[in-house]
Amino acid sequence: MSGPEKNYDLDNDGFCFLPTIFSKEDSESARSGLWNIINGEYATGRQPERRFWETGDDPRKIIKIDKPHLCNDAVWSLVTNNNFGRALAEATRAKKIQVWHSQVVWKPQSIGNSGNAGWHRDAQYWPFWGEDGLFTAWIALSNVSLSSGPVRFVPGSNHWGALEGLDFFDKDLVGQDKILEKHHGGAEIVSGNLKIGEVSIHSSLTYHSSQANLDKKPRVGMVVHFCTDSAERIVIKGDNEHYLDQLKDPSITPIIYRE
Ligand SMILES: O=C(O)CCC(=O)C(=O)O
Repeated sequence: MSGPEKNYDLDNDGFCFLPTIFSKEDSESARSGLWNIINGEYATGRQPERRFWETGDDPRKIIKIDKPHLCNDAVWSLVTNNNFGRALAEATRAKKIQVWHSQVVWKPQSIGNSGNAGWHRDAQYWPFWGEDGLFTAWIALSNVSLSSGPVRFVPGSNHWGALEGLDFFDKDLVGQDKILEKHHGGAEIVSGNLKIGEVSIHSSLTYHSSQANLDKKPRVGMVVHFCTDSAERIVIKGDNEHYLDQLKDPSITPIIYRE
């Protein structure tokens, strides 16, 4: 398994690593804002979109909260940073970058498989988007090494067809590895070992997962889902029919770069 000593090609491999963008101060300030959000303090007075962890829940579970950038100014500043927007535009060769969703994935020291995030590709959760121009930036808000459960990518899996039976919320990575092995035996796995403030980008079609955090300190990732000018909204019916209407509201889905 290799790490980001080597860089990868976003088009061919489905992910890449960016040079450091955020200072330690900005990263730490966003991390402390996220900790307040986790504890139910929303300094801006705005609620996150959804919480998958409530105060009082098991503190060793993965803490995932959707759209924390609404709740705290330091987190908002992180995801709307101009240099960040420019770097994402350069990497994706886009004329426009819009943040349309975000999540904190805070992974405390794991017990057993508590820290596992199953293999998935982000597109499987987004029926309202086409395949082009959709990416995720993963900002490390702690130093992330092999022992802290980094995000792991399968190079080239952005060119695969969809695989059944894989899911972020399924902690049985052993079972899921068998599915990968069956369809794409011997596939390489690359670990996104990042220093605080560093960023990886992956396509919405790239398979990725993460394993246990064996370190005492939490592994903290700010996950920024963004679309470019190539992204196409798909009309769907049902629960998420109007989900992307929020693209019209820059106070929820800020445009962070425009050519
Ligand atoms: O932070 C993790 O371990 C998983 C993150 C993830 O699934 C993503 O960035 O799309």
